[in-house]
Amino acid sequence: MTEPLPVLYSFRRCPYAMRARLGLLFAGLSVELREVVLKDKPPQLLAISPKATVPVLQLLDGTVIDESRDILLWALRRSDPDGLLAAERSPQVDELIRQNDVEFKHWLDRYKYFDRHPAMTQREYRERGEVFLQQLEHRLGDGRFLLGDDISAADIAVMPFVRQFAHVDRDTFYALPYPNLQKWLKGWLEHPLFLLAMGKYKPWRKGAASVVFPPSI
Ligand SMILES: N[C@@H](CCC(=O)N[C@@H](CS)C(=O)NCC(=O)O)C(=O)O
Repeated sequence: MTEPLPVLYSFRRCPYAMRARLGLLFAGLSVELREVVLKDKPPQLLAISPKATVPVLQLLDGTVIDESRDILLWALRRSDPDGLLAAERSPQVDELIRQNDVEFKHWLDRYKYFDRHPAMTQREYRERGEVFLQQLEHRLGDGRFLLGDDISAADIAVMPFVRQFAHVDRDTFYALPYPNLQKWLKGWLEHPLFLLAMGKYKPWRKGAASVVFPPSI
């Protein structure tokens, strides 16, 4: 690596980190990627973000951005060739991310880890989560993406969580009456930038060679 780059602490399977990586990819920005093991977080990460979640982006001036939504918006505000923020002024983007992060994620965690939450059955948790999915299905009846026929920041922000929900039990998900949502998700799973976002990296340790994300192809 010749020039210093912002550093992204990331975890491949984390949906919040996927959101951040997708934002960087759509923005066409490069970072130094440091893959984190959640059970053994590097002290360098804890030093800059004591709340100790990923993703965390540290800019060259030392600024730390430690919320995935903020990393996504930071990246797209710097460079947005596909116009993902065209609809950002619309409160709909913020509201979709809020519903995803606050409400849907709550039911998604319980649906996925129902054995740790015996208050309700797995099916009941799934049905609670489906309330959000039904809204997405309805939106996708009006256009190819969540806010119309063009990709918006809302698609990138929400997609990794819908993916996680679907992958709890793929057969059940694809048997649900949400054809628009299933098509939208399949499109994302095959999207070249999503495939790039899901590249595998060895856990980072101080002194390891820098890994540039995205890799040059
Ligand atoms: N609000 C944060 C949430 C990030 C988050 O919770 N990430 C999880 C991984 S998916 C995490 O780092 N959890 C801490 C841990 O498991 O130790 C964001 O949007 O970036």
